[in-house]
This record gives sequence, structure tokens and C-alpha cells, in this order.
Amino acid sequence: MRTQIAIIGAGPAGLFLAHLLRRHGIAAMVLERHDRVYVEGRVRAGVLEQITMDVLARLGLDGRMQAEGLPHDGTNLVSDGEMFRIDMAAKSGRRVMVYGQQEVMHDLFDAAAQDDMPIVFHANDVTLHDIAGKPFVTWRKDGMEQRLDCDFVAGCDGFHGISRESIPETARRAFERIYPFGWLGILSDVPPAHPELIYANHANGFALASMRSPTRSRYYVQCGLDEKIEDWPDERFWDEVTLRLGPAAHVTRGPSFEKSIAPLRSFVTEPMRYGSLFLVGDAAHIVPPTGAKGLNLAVSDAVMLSEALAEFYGGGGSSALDGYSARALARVWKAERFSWWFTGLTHRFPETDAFARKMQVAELAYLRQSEALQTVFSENYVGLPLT
Ligand code: FAS
Ligand code: PHB
Repeated sequence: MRTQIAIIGAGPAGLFLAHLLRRHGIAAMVLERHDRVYVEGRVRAGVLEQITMDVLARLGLDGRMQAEGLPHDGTNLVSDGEMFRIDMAAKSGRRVMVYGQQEVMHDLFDAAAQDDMPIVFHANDVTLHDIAGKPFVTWRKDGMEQRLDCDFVAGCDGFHGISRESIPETARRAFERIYPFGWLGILSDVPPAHPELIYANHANGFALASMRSPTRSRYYVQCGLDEKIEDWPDERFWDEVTLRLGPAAHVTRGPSFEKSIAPLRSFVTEPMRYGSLFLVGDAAHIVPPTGAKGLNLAVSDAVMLSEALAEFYGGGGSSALDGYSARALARVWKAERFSWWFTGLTHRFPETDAFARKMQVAELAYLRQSEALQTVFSENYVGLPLT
């Protein structure tokens, strides 16, 4: 088999890229280790930047988002039990959309099925070959060895995928910060605590009140990396999240139907290209979810790579392809900085001594009163432009 672009992974990075390439008339095939149910079943992201909303609109795939998504002009922070709001729309002219990653993936898979997009599910042992020369990809399915020849490979297989590892260690450099805590998240069919999101810094640790719809809520609390789901029965979770969010949040309790712990990490690998292999999304970079950037970065990478490939196949030469890594990393590092800064401002670190705590309180107080800092926050939260 032969195609122009072999896409490894059918998560947000892989499917946004596949749909964007199709709009440019570029042939691609997606190889996914799991099936649609698995990929759609992962809860993950909840907040979409303006850029992601615009890409869904450009692809003609924003119908359900417009109908069921919750546009938010602002967000809220709680410090020492007191809540204040940041009107991001007023400060940046743009807003965010609360629309779950599961819904986004549902819309992308539905459209892919309608367009008969070639997606191979249950592609096992995917292996990249000759990525510095004439690339091809092999995998096993139903006990049969398969081979796909291509011009380029897009590694969209996430942090634990094989694409990044296919680049010789000598040809890449990793930058990493592992946080000494995780996020315990639940989903529950109860009305949200507030019309907008609430990020709380509390002596017991961070908490976040988010939602998926007017009747489905998503909550997170900072937890230790040694803690287990069994340590957090619903009652304990509700007691703790209510305490950390404070009196401004109207928490309605109910049974959780999803509960998971996610470790927090900041990670970037450079460069995002090696020969004919281009890394896209979590395969190249991870942000702590505090800034709600992961999915949105995967989309901006996919936009930048699809534009560069369209220029190449349109006879415009390979300068945009050669510039892809630097262009994507420029936006990635700014999102890494914002996510690291926001995590530092709102979480309790084991080494957060009395002085460090005073610094957090002072910075939150400054954020509360400063138009300038609220503008900086808003520009970053709604998403920096693609340059
Ligand atoms: P993904 O990991 O999503 O997808 C990779 C795909 O590749 C998977 O389907 C996998 O099965 C497949 N794959 C892996 N190895 C393979 C192999 N060897 N062969 C074939 N296929 C392979 N981001 C936000 O923007 N906003 C948020 O609010 C937010 N909240 C989050 C909350 C949590 C708890 C977590 C964990 C993440 C959150 N994120 C958020 C980040 C998240 O959305 C990721 O950035 C996003 O899923 C990245 O998409 P991909 O790069 O496509 O990687
Ligand atoms: C979510 O709704 O899952 C969510 C929202 C905001 C974040 C992270 C996760 O910063």
C-alpha cells in the first residue's frame, strides 16, 4: 500500500491532521492501536481555545459544538476561600468553549466515517522504518503483517507512543518537569457548582470545578502520587472538593460514574521533526492540565503541519516543512510557560514553605487587582495566536 502521509494515532492530533489534509487534497492513512470506543472513552480535555473552535468551523464540524457546547467569557479563581472573576472576553476579545474531548472525538470520527477516511483500528506493533530516507510503516492486524509506503510520517501517537522513540536519542533533546502530585478527577451527573470554571488554591491543595453540560459536572482535586482511587470514596471526595472551593461554589453531590488519577508533567522534546517524521501533539510535548492547553496544542501543531505539507505538495518547496519544528515549538514553549506558572500559583508543593505560600497569596492578590496581569492571564488562557 502507498499513501502520501502515514498518521500514527487517532487521537485529537491524528484526526484533526487527517481532516485538515483531506481539505488540502492530500492522501493519508491513520493507524490506531486501539478502537474508536477506546479513544472516545478517554475523558481528558474539557476546554477549547478559540483557535480549536475556528478549526472545527473551518472543517464544517462545529455543528454539535455550537449546539451543545458552553461558551465561557470568563473564569474564576479562589484564594483563601475568596473568589474573584477574570473577564477574559473583555481582556482579550476572545472566549473559550467548554466542550469535552470525548464529544470532539465523536464528531471527528463520525465525519471520518462519512468521508470514508482510511483509519486502521487495532493496528498492532506499528513500526517506523527508514524515517531518514524513504519511509514506510509496518504493523500487524489479524495476525497478518502489513506495510504502508509513504512520503512522510506524522507521529500523533501521544506521550507513550513509538514515534518519538523512533528518533535516535542523539538527535533529540528532552526538557521535563515532573510534579510531586496528581489530579484525581470525577464525572457526576449533577449540576455544576457555578456557571463558569473555578480554580481554587487551598491549604489542602488545588481543586477545580468544571463541567461537560448543565447537568454533568467534572471536578478535580490535587492528590498525592502515592494515593489510590480506593482512598477516595465519593463522600471523602465531595467533602474535600467542597472545602477547597469555598462558599462561592454551590456543590451538588451525587454518585461519580468515572474516577481517575492523572500525574502532572511538563515535557518537550526538540526538534519536532527528524527526516520524514514529524511529531504532533502529546508525542512531542505534555503540559499539566491546569492551563487547559494539551488538546489545543495538538490542534495548532496539526494546523501548522497541514499548511506546510499543502505548500510542499502545492509546489511551494519545503521551506515551510523545514520551519515546522521551530514554528510549532515557539507556541508550545509559551503554552508550557503559562501552564507551569498557573500550576505553581494554584497547587501546594511539598516544599511550599511559609515564604513560598506568602508569594502565592501575594501573586493571587496582585492578579485579583491588576488589569495588566488579568490581560496577560486572559491572552494565554484563551490561546495565543498562531504565528
Ligand atoms: P493522545 O494520547 O490523545 O492520542 C494518541 C493516540 O495514539 C491514542 O489514540 C493511542 O491509542 C494511539 N497510539 C499510541 N501508541 C500507538 C502505537 N504504538 N500505534 C498506534 N497508535 C498508537 N487538554 C486541553 O487542551 N484541555 C483540557 O482541559 C485538558 N484536560 C486534560 C485532563 C486530563 C486528566 C488529561 C490526562 C489530559 C488533559 N488534556 C487537556 C490534555 C489532552 O487533551 C491531550 O493533550 C490530548 O489528548 C493530546 O492528543 P494527542 O496528541 O492526539 O495524543
Ligand atoms: C476539564 O473540564 O476536564 C478541565 C477543564 C480545565 C482544565 C483542565 C481540565 O484546566
